[in-house]
Amino acid sequence: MLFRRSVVGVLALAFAAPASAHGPAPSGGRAGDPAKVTRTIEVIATDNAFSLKALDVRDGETVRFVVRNDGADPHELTIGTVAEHAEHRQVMKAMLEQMKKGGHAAHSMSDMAHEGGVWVDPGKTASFVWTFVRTDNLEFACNIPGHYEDGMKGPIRFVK
Ligand SMILES: [Cu+2]
Repeated sequence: MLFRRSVVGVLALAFAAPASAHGPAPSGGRAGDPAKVTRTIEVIATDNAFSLKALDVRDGETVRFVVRNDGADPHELTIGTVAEHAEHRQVMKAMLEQMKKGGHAAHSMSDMAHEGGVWVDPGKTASFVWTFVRTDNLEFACNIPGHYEDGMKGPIRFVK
């Protein structure tokens, strides 16, 4: 149990890392104004799948994602390009390996604030507001090791 909690903590830190200190802001848009939300997209996460398989959006559209985790494992839903997700998975994997070697302690789950997504603990629901900006190769994904490979991803397509 302790081990499991630590894993979650480290993964949570990996989740928080890209948006905070380093690298450019996530592509595909920006944190949106809740007053401008025109659509709510409800997503259920299980181990390991999203109820949402693909998403069509308009350039400039502001949506609220509400993500409920019905699984036993934590999940995330983040927005990024295919390449950004690949990079994010590397970060998560590296941190997990470091932790397994006796590395760093857990990080508070409440410290997470990735603007382009949410981390959702089992049994919880989390939401975020996002304004889309037309971007090629955009997708939503969970980058916890193994989850993306299991199919926790889907394309975000820009319709006219
Ligand atoms: Cu997941």
